[in-house]
Amino acid sequence: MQDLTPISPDLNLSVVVPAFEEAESLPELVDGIRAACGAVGLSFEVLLVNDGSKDDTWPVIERLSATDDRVKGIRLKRNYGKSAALSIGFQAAAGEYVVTMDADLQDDPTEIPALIEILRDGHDLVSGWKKKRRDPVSKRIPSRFFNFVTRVMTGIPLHDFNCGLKAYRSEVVKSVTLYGELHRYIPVLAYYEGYDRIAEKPVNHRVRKYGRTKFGMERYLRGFLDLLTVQFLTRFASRPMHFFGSVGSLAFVGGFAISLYLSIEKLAYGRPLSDRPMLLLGALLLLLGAQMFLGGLLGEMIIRERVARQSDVIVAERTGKPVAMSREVDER
Ligand SMILES: Nc1nc2c(ncn2[C@@H]2O[C@H](COP(=O)(O)OP(=O)(O)O)[C@@H](O)[C@H]2O)c(=O)[nH]1
Ligand SMILES: [Mg+2]
Repeated sequence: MQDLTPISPDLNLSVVVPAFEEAESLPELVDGIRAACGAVGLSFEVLLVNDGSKDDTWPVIERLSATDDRVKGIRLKRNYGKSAALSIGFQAAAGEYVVTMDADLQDDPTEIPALIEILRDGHDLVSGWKKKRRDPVSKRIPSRFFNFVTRVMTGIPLHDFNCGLKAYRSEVVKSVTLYGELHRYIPVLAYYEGYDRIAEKPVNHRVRKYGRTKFGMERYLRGFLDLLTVQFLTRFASRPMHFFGSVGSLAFVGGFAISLYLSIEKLAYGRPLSDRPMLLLGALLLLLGAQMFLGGLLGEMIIRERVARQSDVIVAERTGKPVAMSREVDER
């Protein structure tokens, strides 16, 4: 992501709230944020991202933002999903720190100061952990399993990846690319970008007061598929040939060996091929191997393109005297 809102030196905090049909909750939420930040003297802005709600969410946001210019509304043209809404909020955030929270009042704004303290202690991100979760059992049990699988697969020791309440150093959210439903994996994406100072804090969780949940059971299937995507992208996205190439070679060599064996039997000993199922397996493996190779090659070509634009590498710091531009170009 480029062309982002510059971080303002005297704004402590941007609170990003994705809202889909949460009209009743928003006024209370904004009051809560105002009180919590006011109590400890944090300067803040609240970015309310209305994601194509059909209810009164947008008029409510307009009203809130008219009475307090720290409250800013962003209205998306249609419903794009939570990740897209967060991503737009992240781009617009101007604070030194960024806090995300759900719009439905289940997350407690009074947790904000403690989260910021943890960031100030030198962490890149702090994830909330709904330790005493106020949700139905039907949601808590699959969620435990989901978090367990994610923990094992990624090696990141968080208990509650999908908690809406999280806090980041601004740089972190500006560097992750969110789309689809990857918001569940922001810590994972950040971790693989090198932001590995990750902390967790048990947070107060409340019962949903207004409206209803927007995610059903399908979230677990999608969540799982997204986990595979994240794993693949973070491990192999910059070297697709290592994945496709190795699987492809295995398949191809297997297929070749089978075909060779069958051919020798046929040519040397005259065994007919018509009743040998292995023939099909050999042919399929050869084809599969070639296809995977092609996939790897295409992947590499796409990456070449991207590296040429250098959009992916984050330089954390530099030392030494800056060299004049022209010389840098000469040396390449
Ligand atoms: N932008 C956006 N936010 C959404 C969407 N669906 C849910 N949300 C927000 O995500 C947060 C959590 O949603 P919720 O339904 O309470 O999920 P649950 O608490 O995990 O059951 C709330 O702030 C919702 O407004 C969506 O399609 N787009
Ligand atoms: Mg909720």
